[in-house]
Formats: sequence, structure tokens, C-alpha cells
Amino acid sequence: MQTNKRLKMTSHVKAAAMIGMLLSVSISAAVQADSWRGWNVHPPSYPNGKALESFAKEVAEKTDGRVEPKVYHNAVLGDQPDAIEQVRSGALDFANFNMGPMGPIVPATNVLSLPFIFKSPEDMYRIMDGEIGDRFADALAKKNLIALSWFGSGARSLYNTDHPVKTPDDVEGLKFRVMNNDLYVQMIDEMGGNATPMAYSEVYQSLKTGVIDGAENNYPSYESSGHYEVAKYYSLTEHLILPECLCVAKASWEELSDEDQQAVRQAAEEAAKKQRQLWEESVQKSRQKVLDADVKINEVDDKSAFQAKMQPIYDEFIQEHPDLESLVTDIQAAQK
Ligand code: BDP
Repeated sequence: MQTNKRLKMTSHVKAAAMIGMLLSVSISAAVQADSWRGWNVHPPSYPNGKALESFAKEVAEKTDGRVEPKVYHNAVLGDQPDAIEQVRSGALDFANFNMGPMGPIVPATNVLSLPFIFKSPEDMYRIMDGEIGDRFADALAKKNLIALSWFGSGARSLYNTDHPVKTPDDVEGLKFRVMNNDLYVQMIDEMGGNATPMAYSEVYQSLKTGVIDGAENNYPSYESSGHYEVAKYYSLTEHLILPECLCVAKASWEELSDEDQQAVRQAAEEAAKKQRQLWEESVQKSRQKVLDADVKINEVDDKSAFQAKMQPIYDEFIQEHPDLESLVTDIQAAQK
């Protein structure tokens, strides 16, 4: 039988054991499933929520119930930076994390946050599924995060409560919420605006009360968070195409037998496939929903005008992290 370091004895089992000892009857210890707790920032209806649910189901099936994962949606277990720490320490067993807020913990992942580094979500998938993706997984593993597969999150664009952004000049004077990463503060700064890092859960209220004028995200998040209700101008800057991981805590991973690791990895790969399939459909649905709610969507006049503003970020980044230059150039070379 599969042995598991986390054997949990319930009070019933303990009582039974005592009775067994008293009666000098040998009883075999009952093995309870290893209950895994998983974090998700999104609602269960979001593609990532659905993919995590199917991951949980597959893991339970493929391990014959030795691992029983449960997903906690809507960030009820904490905001993303906090949840990353919880998975790193093993307090949580798995999660779907965006690579944006991962930067302060795993510097290599900041390469993925360089604006416009990926030309399209398809390029991002192809590159992350190959040898370059493995280099990011290695960097994550050094920080106790086992990345088993990569989810997509489309392209992020700017939105605000005041006016359409068509050129970098239109960004001036606007204050945007960004994810927890100084690179994004610099990104908005270079575009000509102001930025403040803030938890995702606080953005809606902050837009409503005018603490910020805007934020940036993909269509499904812009819609499911309700931000579109208050920030009606969505401008297609498409400045970030960020991968997300399905990550397992190193502590939880190492408790698994080889066979169960194999099963969990397979379930994670299937979950990523499902998430990517659901993604496109979700983009279209969200786009339609926000249009029906009178959101004004606009193309920017010239994307390369925004892109040109990002050069100092690349220059500084490579100067500060010479060891990461090859990752940047390899990603660029893979898209030529
Ligand atoms: C969404 C990501 C999620 C982030 C959120 C944000 O999927 O992980 O927490 O953006 O902006 O697109 O914080």
C-alpha cells in the first residue's frame, strides 16, 4: 500500500486503536486521504476556476483518492502575493499564479513582465511549453514552487474612468492600479502616467471612489471583476501577455510517490489544455458583455509608440540583471 508521511489519524481511528489495544486485537491503521488546499483568485466560473476544478477531480481519480484536492476560489485564502508565500511555505498545497506578482520573489520571472516581450499569446504558449519554459520552472523550483503547466491570460490592456487612450499622451495625468511588481510602476511611468501597486480585491472600490483612475487587465478579468461597470474606456494597448502557472508546493510535491507525481503532473497538463481551450470563448463572451454595458473599446493609434517608450525598462533591466539577458534575447529570437 502507498505510504504517506502525512497519515492523519481521526479521533475515531484513535479510539478504535485504543479499543483494539485494550482487546489485544491488532488492527491496521486506517489511512486518510491527503487533503490538498488550492488557491484561486478568480470565481469558479472563470476558465482558470474550471480548469482547477478539473485538476482537483483528475488528481483524486488518478491517485485513487490518496490526494484529495479542494480549490478555494475568489482569493478567500488571501491575495496573490500572500498566497504565493503560503504555497512556498507549504501552508497551501497548490495554486494558479500569474507571473506578474511572482517577480519580486523569483527575479527571472520578471523577464515575462517586460512589456511587449511576447508578440502574441500563441508565441507565449509555444515558448513556455518548450525549453525556455523549463528555465522558468527551474527558477520557480528554487523558491519551492513546482510549476507543472502553464495557463494563458491573454493580453492585458489599459482601462480607465475618463477617456480613451489612443496615444501615450493620453496616459498623462491618469493614475493606474498595477499588480504587485515595481516593473509595472515603471511601465506606467514611462507611458506618462502614475501607478500604484494594489491587491486585485481592492481595485473595484478604488475605481469607484476615484482613488485610482484606471487599471489594466485582459477582457475576462475586466469583466468578471466588475471593473467595467466603473471604468468604461478599454483601450487595446495589449502591453503584457503573461503566462500563469499551475504550481504545487515543494513540500506537498515531495511527499508524493513517483507514481503519484506522474499522475499529478498529467492532471496539471490536462488542466492547462482545458484552460487554454476555455480562454478564447471566455474572451469573446466578456467582450460582448462589456460592450452591452456601454463600454467604449478602442484600438490605439500606433502600438509601436507605446512599445518605443518601454526601451529604458529593457535597458535598465539588463544592466541590473546581466544574468537574465540571455533569457530576454532567447525569447526575442524565438519569435523572429
Ligand atoms: C488576472 C490574473 C490574476 C491577477 C489579476 C490582477 O489572472 O492572477 O491577480 O489579473 O490584475 O488577469 O491582479
